[in-house]
Amino acid sequence: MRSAFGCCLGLIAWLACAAHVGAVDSPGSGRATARPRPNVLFIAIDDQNDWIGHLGGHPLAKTPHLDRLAARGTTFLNAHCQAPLCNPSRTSLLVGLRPTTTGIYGLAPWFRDVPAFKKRVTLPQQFRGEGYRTLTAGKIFHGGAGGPRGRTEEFESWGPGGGIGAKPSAKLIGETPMGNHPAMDWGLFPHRDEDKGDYQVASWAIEQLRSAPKDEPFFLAAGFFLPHVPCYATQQWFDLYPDDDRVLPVMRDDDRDDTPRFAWYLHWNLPEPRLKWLREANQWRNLARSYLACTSFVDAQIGRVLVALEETGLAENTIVVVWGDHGWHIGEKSITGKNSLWDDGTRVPLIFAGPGVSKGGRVTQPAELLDIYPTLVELCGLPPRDDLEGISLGPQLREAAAPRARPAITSHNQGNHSVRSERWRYIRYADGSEELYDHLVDAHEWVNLASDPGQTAVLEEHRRWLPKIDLPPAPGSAQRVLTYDATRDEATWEGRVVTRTDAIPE
Ligand SMILES: [Ca+2]
Ligand SMILES: [Ca+2]
Repeated sequence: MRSAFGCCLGLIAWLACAAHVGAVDSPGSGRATARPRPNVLFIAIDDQNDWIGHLGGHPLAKTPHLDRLAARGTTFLNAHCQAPLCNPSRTSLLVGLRPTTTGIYGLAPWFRDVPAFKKRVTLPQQFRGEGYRTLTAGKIFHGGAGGPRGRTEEFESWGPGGGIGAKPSAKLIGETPMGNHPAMDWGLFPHRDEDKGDYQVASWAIEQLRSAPKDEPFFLAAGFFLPHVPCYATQQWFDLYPDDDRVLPVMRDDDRDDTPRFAWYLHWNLPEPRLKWLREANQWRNLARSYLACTSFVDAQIGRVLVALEETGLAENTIVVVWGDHGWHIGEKSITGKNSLWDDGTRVPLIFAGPGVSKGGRVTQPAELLDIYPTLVELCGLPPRDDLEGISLGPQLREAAAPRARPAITSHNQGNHSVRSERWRYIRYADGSEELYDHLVDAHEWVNLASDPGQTAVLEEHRRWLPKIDLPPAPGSAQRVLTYDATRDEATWEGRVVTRTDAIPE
């Protein structure tokens, strides 16, 4: 599918980059060791929060392979999604623009259906245009990526779709509130790991690494489904975790008391069960343990791919990046799932390793998934673009303590934004209500300081980072879309008006 013109450009870029990389590799030696442009192994994990060993989000989380990757590269301890939901988060990362710039906030639309983005060059297309082979399996884009024909415009080569794979004949946890959604399920279920979508995605990625042509760089994308619900795992993964309350997250029952009512509007009526139901149905521990078990299972699949990368000798010249698309609550602030602007909803794993990346770097400054695009462009020596809203993490990948000029911004529908600096989280909702948390003393964001007169300067400093562009939902927006009419003080959630006196759905 690649044009001769694209290959030609790729060759020119290769020559330019090889000379550049060689110069970096041997400073002052006077002898450039030309090395082909690095490959990219681009790994996504769906709904993976910070319950990753080295991120410290859960003291029992076992992710030895991701921890080893972090040790051989650089990990971002304060990385955040741009939207706490699959489609807007992934669209933002792949097109290089904030959700507030695209207006894509819901599970629909597919961004190619929005006229402004029909021809937008995505991250994989940028690599393809520079002579890379682009391959993908599992979930990278949300949805069908334009169907069997349209999707080859996004990636040249498509492997297995991944997803749930083997599943029980009926839900394991019984009926769940707010619609009994089939995905709201989890637990121990006897099956073969080989029959899981994620196992097949990893096997396909391994095969691509083993058969990769030596003379052409690749951009290989593997998107893992778990620990997205339904979180089913086999016994060996459950055995990694105790069947007692140590698997539960640290939380406070009164945590929501000092948060604005508008915070509920962001996840007003959803199939994800709330803490009240989890407790009543005796499912909280089972959910936490299932999520942990699935996290370890996915870690093992990524480990299989990383071992193949070593065995094929490709690790030396391959940039690996692992990212999660947004966080996931497991009872914290009384909810499960995504769609929040707190750390549980926005914090994600983000790890880089490979040529040009320092070993053992641990970055505490904020980072955005939006930064992945310009970072990979820089690391691979592609021509820089001036129409990306992220900034390259190159400085932090070379030196973890390198300064960064701005915080991480997360938006969930128009007017609702979080600003995460190295120390603080500031949130502003569409009705003007606010939250402020001091991570120096309050890692769980329990104490809202927004009304503290002593924090005026901190509030001012963070308010100035609120997005200047803040578009209403793009045409075709649907599913988890929230709008707000300030003159009537009315929110509209998925087409239904919510007023100040409506009871919070449980
Ligand atoms: Ca997701
Ligand atoms: Ca609180």
